[in-house]
Amino acid sequence: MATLQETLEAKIPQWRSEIGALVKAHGDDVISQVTVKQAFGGMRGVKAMICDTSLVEPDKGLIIRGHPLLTIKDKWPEEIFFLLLTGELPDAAAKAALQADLDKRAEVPAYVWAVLEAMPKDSHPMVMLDTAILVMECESEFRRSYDAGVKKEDYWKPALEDALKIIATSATIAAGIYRMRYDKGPRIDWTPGLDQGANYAKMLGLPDPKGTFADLMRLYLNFHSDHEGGNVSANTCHTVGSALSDPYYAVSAGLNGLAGPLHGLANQECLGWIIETMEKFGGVPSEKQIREYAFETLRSGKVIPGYGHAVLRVTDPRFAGFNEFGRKHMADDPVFKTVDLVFNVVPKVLEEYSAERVAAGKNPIANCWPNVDAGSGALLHHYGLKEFAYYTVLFSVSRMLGMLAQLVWNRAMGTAITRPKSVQSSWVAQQVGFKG
Ligand code: CMX
Repeated sequence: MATLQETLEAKIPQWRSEIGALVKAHGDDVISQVTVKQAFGGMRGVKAMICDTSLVEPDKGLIIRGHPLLTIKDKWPEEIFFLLLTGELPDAAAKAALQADLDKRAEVPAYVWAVLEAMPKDSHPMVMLDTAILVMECESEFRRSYDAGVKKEDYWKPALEDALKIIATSATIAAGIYRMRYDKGPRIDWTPGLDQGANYAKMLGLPDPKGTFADLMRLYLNFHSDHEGGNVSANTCHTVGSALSDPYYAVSAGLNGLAGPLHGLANQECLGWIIETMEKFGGVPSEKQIREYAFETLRSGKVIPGYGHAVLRVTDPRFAGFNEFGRKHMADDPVFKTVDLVFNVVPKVLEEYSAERVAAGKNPIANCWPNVDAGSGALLHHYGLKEFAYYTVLFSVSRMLGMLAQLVWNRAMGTAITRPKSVQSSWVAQQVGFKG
C-alpha cells in the first residue's frame, strides 16, 4: 500500500472533484435552518460546517471514517491518524513507513525545553503544553511555504509536514511536562519503533511491569482522537486555520478551548468529584451516599462532571470501552469501584433533577448518561498518574490527531475563511415580531 503522503496525493484530486461537483449542482439547496434558541444557544445542531474525518451519532457515539470506535480501539494511534486523514487503515507497510517518518521527526527543539523551564513552577500543565506548541511555530513549513508563494492547491502539503512534526513531538513534550512539573526526575527520550501510546507510557516513567499501562495509553489516545468538527477545540482550530494561520497557531488555539471545564478540563474535574465523594464517606461510598452527594452537588449550582453531552444521547461508547478495561485490569481498585457505582446512580439522579428543572421552567438535561471523561481518570489513577491537572494534557495529545487531520483536509479542500453572519438581538426581536 502507498504511504500516507502518496495515498493523499491520489485521493485529494478525487475528493476535490466530488465536492466541487456537489457544490456546483446543489450549492443553493438548504440543509439546515436556525431557530432563535439555537442562535442564542451555542448553535447546537446547526449544520453549517463539513467534517469528513468522523461522525458522532447521538445514539451510537463516535464513528471514524465508517468504523465504530470500539471496533478499532486496539489500533495504534498512528493508524487512527492515517484513517482519519485518508479514510483507510494502513496496511503493515504503510504503517511502518508512517512510523519511520514520525521517528525521524521526533526530536523536540532545545528551545522548547528552555521556554518550559523558564515558566512559573505552578503553571497549569495545559498552559505549558500550549506554550510549547506555540513556541514551535518557528518550525512551520506551512508559513515558510506560504511566504515563498506556494500555490493554494498545494497548501495541504506543508500543512501535513507541520502536522507530522507536531504529532511526532507532542507525546515527548507532554511527558516532559509531566516529569518537569511534578518533579519526577529527568526526561525520558522517545524510543524509535514504539507506537505513540507505548512511547507516551514509557516517557511518563510510571511503573508498568505488565505493559497494561501502555495498552491503556493506546486506548486513551484512540478514544479521544476526534469527535466531529463542531466541538470547541476542533471548531476553534478550524476557524484559526481558515485564516491560513499555520497549524502551530491553529492547534494551540484549539488547545486553549480544550482547557475549558465544560470541555477537556472536565476529566480533571471528574476524578476530583469521585475522590471528594470517597473522602466525604471514608472510602467506597454506598449507592445511597452517592445519590445524596450528587444532589448536594447539583443543588449547590454545580454540574456533575463526566455526565451529559451536547450531541450524544446514550452512554458514550468511550466510557463503555474504558469501563471494560477497568473491569479486566483493576476490578478491585476502590476508585474504579466508585466510578462503577456512580454509573449505577447518577443517570437516575440527573433524570430526577432534570424533571425538577423543567418544573421550575428551566431546560431539561438532554443526556443523563456518562461521557468519555467519567471513567478515564480512575484508570490513570490506578497506574499512579494521580495529578488531575495533567489529565487534559493527555486528552490534548490525542485530540491533536483529529484537529490536525481536519486541518490538513481543509487546506486540501481549499475551505474558505470562516465568517458566519452575526446579528444583533434587537434584529432577532424585530425579525420574529417580539414586542417584549
Ligand atoms: N450536571 C448538571 N447539569 C447539567 C449536566 C450535568 N452533568 N449536563 C447538563 N446539565 C445542564 C446544563 O448545564 C444546562 O443548564 P442551563 O440550561 O441552566 O445552562 C442544561 O442541563 C441543559 O444542557 P444540555 O442541553 O443537556 O447540555 P449542553 O449541550 O448545554 O452541555 C455539557 C453539554 C457537556 C457541557 C454538559 O452536559 C455538562 O456541563 N456536563 C458536565 C461537564 C462535562 O462532563 N463535560 C465534558 C463533555 C465531554 C467533552 O466535550 O469533552
